[in-house]
Amino acid sequence: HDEAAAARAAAKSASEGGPTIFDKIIKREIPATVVFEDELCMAFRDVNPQAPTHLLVIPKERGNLSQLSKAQEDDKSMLGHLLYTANRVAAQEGLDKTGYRVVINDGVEGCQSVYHLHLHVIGGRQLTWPPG
Ligand code: D5M
Repeated sequence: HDEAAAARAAAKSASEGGPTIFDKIIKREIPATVVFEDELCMAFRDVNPQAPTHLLVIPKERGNLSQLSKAQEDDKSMLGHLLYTANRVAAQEGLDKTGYRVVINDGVEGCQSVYHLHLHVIGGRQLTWPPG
């Protein structure tokens, strides 16, 4: 499982902190297809879509939210805002009529690859369960 080992190694090094590729997207230093933005968060299309619609919703200020498992009591309102926004952008894509999925990958076994909290909003086809 070379691929799994490589993914684990990349996740481990990324989790050691520092800016991520998402900071560059927030600062408009690299292009992204932004579909929603407010003062707290941003939603853009995933570069490696797993379904016809695949968006990422992220806080503009990462703070300690490199991953969900680092969340503190005072992150609760941001977490609520991100989840509420996930539904808004899903509706914007027409997915409120069909159903969709929201996913947060956390840490190594969760297969997280970018250590800036992000909600995946996935839909536009029949999804299956369980995930891999
Ligand atoms: O998901 C991280 C996600 O971030 C993964 O689905 C690819 C996506 N990604 C990585 N770089 C970019 C850029 N530059 N634009 C858009 N999307 C990007 P995880 O849950 O950490 O595995």
